[in-house]
Amino acid sequence: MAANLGDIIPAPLSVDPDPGGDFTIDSATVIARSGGSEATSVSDWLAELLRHGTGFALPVAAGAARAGSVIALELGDADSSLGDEGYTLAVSPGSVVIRAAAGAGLFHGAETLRQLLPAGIETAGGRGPWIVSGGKIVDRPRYPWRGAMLDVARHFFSVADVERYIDEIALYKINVLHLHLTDDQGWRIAISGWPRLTAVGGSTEVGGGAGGYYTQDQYRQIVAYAASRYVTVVPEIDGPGHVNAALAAYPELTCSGTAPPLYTGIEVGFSSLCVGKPVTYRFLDDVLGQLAAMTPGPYIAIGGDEAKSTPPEDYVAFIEKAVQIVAAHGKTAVGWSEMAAVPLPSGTGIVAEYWDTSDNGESLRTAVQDDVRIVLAPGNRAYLDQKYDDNTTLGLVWAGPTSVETAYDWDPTSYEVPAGQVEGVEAPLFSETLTTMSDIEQMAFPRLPGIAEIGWSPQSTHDWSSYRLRLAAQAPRWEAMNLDFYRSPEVSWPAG
Ligand code: IFG
Repeated sequence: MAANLGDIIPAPLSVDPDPGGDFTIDSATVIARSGGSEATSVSDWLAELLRHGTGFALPVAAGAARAGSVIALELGDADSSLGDEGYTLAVSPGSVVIRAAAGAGLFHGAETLRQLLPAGIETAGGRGPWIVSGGKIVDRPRYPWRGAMLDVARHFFSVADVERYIDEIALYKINVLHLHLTDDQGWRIAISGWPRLTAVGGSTEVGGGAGGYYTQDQYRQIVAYAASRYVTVVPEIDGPGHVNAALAAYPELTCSGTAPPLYTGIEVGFSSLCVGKPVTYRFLDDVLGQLAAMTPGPYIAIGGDEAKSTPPEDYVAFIEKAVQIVAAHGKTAVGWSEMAAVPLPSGTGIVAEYWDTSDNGESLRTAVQDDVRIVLAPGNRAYLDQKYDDNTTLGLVWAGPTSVETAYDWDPTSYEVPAGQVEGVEAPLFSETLTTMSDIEQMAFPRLPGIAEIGWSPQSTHDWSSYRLRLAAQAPRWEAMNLDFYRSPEVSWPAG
C-alpha cells in the first residue's frame, strides 16, 4: 500500500498531508519535464523505474504540466532556501509536481516519490493500484556531506557491486561515495607508469583470494554512474600507512629497498612509505594526479590513519606534501582525523573525518583547527563493519557491537566541534570480513538509512521509537529489490 508522506526516510523538512489529494498512476499518465538537460536525465531515470514497475507507457514530454494525469519534473523557479539538493513535491488528484533549483534536488524529489509508491514498483510488472498519498513536501538536507565509505581494498568488489551499492545509498539521499581504493591487502586502481601496483598489488586480498582492480575506464564508469544518482565519488589513496600492497609492488618505495611479501591478514599499522625519498613524491604525484584527472568531484582522500610505523616528524612532512600535491591538481584533501593534527597553511580547507572513538575524542580535539571541515564517522556509531550483536557472524568488534538503535540514536552536534564546522556524517564499511554483495547488504541494511537520516533530516525529527516503525516499512521494498538486509530483532518487520 502507498506510504504516507510522513513515512519517508530520511524524514523530510516539512510534510503536509492532504488525505483527499491522492494521485493514481495509470495507463493515461504522462511525465512532463521542463528546465533543461538535468530535468531530462532525471525524468528518464524516473520513467524507466515507473515503466518497469507498472508496465504503463508513461511517455515523457517536454513542457510544463498539462491537463490530465501528469507527473511533472520542473527545474527552476524553486524556493532558493532549499538549495541545489532540496525540492518541493506536491501531490493532488490530477498531478504530482516535483520542483527544484538543480538536478540533485529533482532527483531527491524523484526518490521521495519512489518511496511513496508501493514496494511492488521495484519489480517488473508489479501489481497496482499505484496510489501516491496526497499532500505537499518541502525538503532540503541538514548537512552537505552525507557519505557512505566502501572498502574495496581488503576485499575487491566488482563494478556491478559498486553500482548496486550506489543505487542503494541513493535511495536514502546519500550523496558521497568514499571509495577506499588502496590498503595493505590490495591496490585497486590502475595507474599509468606504475603497472605493478595492480599487477602485483591488485593480485590478492584478505584471505588470499584473487583480488582484482579497476582499469581507469572502469573507475570512470563508476564515477559516471554515481554522478547519474547525484553521488560524488571521493577516491582514497591511503598513506603513509596502510601501504603494504604498494611496497610489495615497488621495493623502491620502501626505505630498506626490499619489497615486503603480499599481505592477506587483517592487522594494521605495520607498513609505511619512505617519507625521505624523492621517489615517494613522484609516485604520489602520479597517483593523485591521475586520480584527480578522472574525478569530477572536488575531493581526493589521502588517508593518514594508523601510521604507526611512520616516525611522527615524517608523518607531518608526508601529510604536508600530500595535501600540497592534491591542491596542485585542483582538488581539496580529505583525510582521517589524525591528519588534521598536522599544522597546515590556513585556507587549505581540508576535510577531516573523525572515526577513532577509542581515543576518547583526542583526535577530534586536535582536528578542530581554524578552517578544517569535520565529517563525523564515529566508530562506535557509524561503522557499518561492526557486528550488530554478539551473534552476528560478519563484522568486526573494536568499536561495537553496534545495534540498529545505536547507529541511529546520535546527534552530530553532541561532539566537540563548533556547529558551523560540521560538514556532515559518513558511514564507513570496511571489508575485512565481507566478500559478497550480500555481505555488504547485511551490514549496511538496516543501519545505513538511520545515518542517512542523521545527515539529511532536522534534529527535531529524530526519535528512535517512531523511526523504527518507518524503518520496518522499508522491508517490502528491500525484499522487492532482493536486497539482503539483516532482519534485526530490534525492529518489528512486517510479515514477509
Ligand atoms: N580502522 C582502520 C580501517 C579498518 C577499520 C575497521 C580507519 C580509518 C578500523 N582505519 O577506520 O582500515 O581496519 O573497522
